[in-house]
This record gives sequence, structure tokens and C-alpha cells, in this order.
Amino acid sequence: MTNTSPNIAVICGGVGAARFLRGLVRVAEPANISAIINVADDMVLHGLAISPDIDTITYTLADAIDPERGWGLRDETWRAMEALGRYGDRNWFSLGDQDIATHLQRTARLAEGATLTEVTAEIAAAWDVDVRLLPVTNDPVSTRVTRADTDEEISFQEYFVGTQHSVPISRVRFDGIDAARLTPEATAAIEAADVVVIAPSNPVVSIAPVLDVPGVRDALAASGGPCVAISPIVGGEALKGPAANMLHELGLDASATGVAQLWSDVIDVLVIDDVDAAHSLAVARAGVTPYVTDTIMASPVRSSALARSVLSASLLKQGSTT
Ligand code: FO1
Repeated sequence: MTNTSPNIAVICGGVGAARFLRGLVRVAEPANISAIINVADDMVLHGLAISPDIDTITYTLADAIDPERGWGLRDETWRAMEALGRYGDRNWFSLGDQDIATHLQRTARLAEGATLTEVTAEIAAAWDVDVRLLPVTNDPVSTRVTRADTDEEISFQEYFVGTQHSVPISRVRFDGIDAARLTPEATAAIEAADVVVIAPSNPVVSIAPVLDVPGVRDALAASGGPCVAISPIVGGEALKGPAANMLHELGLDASATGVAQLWSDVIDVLVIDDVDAAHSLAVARAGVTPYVTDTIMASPVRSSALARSVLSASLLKQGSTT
């Protein structure tokens, strides 16, 4: 790998983004890759500052993630959670014993005055992760979800983990986002990018709370490089998680075409799966260049093949849509 490798900024949620980055580091110089990460899933629980998407990406790039769950550490133990059970029903959100050390470290450093950007870089370095992991903002942003059945507004993790995303929703909002500032580090990474990639993460609760931070769209426009997204919807379904249901419940089109329409103001190219080849024309009609390939990241080898395709697709920006 030489230093002629392009600067790449990847807009990220959790598991889908982590799997894409795991492939990208095999085909591009890790030090030239910046992950701009959603923080709206973050929460304080038991007094601990927890950043699920940052941790999922850190642990995946460190090859320490639990492969079945897709979150948390491999070979984890749960003794602290078992002990916490003594004090009542306080263990609905599972924190593994080793994982708790990460949250203790983050909480302590934030209390000492470090920014989330600083502590994220410190934790990534401790795990020997070379990709630059950049929270989109250091300011608090919280996804709030309205249940369609009770009209009650709950936190994202209460919806996602507490109800196992089993209840219908009618609204999603990002508390604090209007006052949040894009960090200088993330601004510089986006503006310097030769290619911006939107990872195959949930459009509603992972990508929207990054794109909607004031300044992100301006930084994307300033970058001048092509913006390539990977559709997280394949054959009308999300590969993991509730993205398709959420889009549907919010009155949006849960398809590759729907994703193109959703992001048409920021993306040049949408990478869609082979099974969605028939959506190519509709994607082009939305003003987005379609690129059809295998997008299923079932192994690191397939993740790196997808990453290579995304870099090829970025060359289409100046091309025609046919
Ligand atoms: N997801 C679950 O489904 N159940 C859990 O108990 C859980 C705990 C957890 C702890 C730390 C962490 O970093 C992630 C954790 N996740 C858990 C995953 C997390 O809720 C989701 O992956 C993301 O927030 C969705 O992007």
C-alpha cells in the first residue's frame, strides 16, 4: 500500500458500517480512511457513557467483535450484569464484563474534560485501530422514537433493545441535533475526501442523524469528490435490524429506489445488490447513478470485494447513467 491511496470518508452507523470498513481496510490505506460515526444511539446507563456505534466499529476493526451478535466483545462474560440483577430489573441492556472497561474509560476521560473525539481516538489507539474514528459531533444528540401503539416517546435503545424493535413507530426525531456542531476533525476529513461513502446502515436512525448535523451537507458539497452510498435495503429487506420496517412505518419506500430518493440530494452513485438490478432505471430517474454488484458482506473477503466495487463505482460520477 502506498500513500497514493485515496482519502476516504465513510458516513457510518454500527454493524453494517463496521463490516464495510473491515473490507475497506484491505483495499485502501487505513490511515487515509476516516469513519464519521453516528452518536445518536449513545446513552448514559448506570452512570456510564455508552457509544454503541463507535464501539461496534472499534471492536470490529480490532477483530475483537462477537461475530454472532455483531456487537460487544468475543468470548465475553456477563458476571457484572448477573450481579446487577440482585438490585432489580436493571439489566435489560447487556454490558459484558470486558466491554464495561471501555465504558468506564470513556466516562472517566469525559469527566476529566476530554472530548468524545479525543477519547474515541485514545480507545481506538489502545485497540491498534488505524482508521480514524470520528464521532460526527461532540455534542449530545439522542434519537427519540414515538410508538404508534401508545403514542409514547421512548429512547432509541428502549425501542431497539427494550422492545426488540417489535412495536410500530410513527415518528423519529433527533433531540439536540439543531444545536450540535460537526467537529473540526470530521469537517476536515469530509472536505479532504477524494471519495465519500455512505455505509449500508439504517437510513432512518443511523445515517439521518449524521447527515442532519448542521454543517455535514455543506462539508459534503465542499469535498468535491464523488459520494457513493451502498443500499442497506436488499430485495425490500434490511440485511440486519429494523430498517425496512421503520421506513415502511414512516411512509417511505423500503426499496433500493426508495433509498436513492431519500439520499438523492447528497449522493452521486448508489451501489445496489444484484437482486435489485431491476431498480436501476428508477434509481437513475431519481438522479442517482446505479451500480449493481454483490453487496452481501458475509465474510471479510466479500466485504473487501464490495469495498473495491465502491471505489470503482466512485469513478462513475462523471459518467452517464446508462
Ligand atoms: N444490542 C442488543 O440487542 N441488546 C443488548 O443488550 C445490547 C447491548 C449493547 C451494549 C454495548 C454496545 O456497544 C452495544 C449493545 N447493543 C445491544 C447493540 C446496540 O444497541 C445496537 O447495535 C446499536 O445501537 C444499533 O445501531
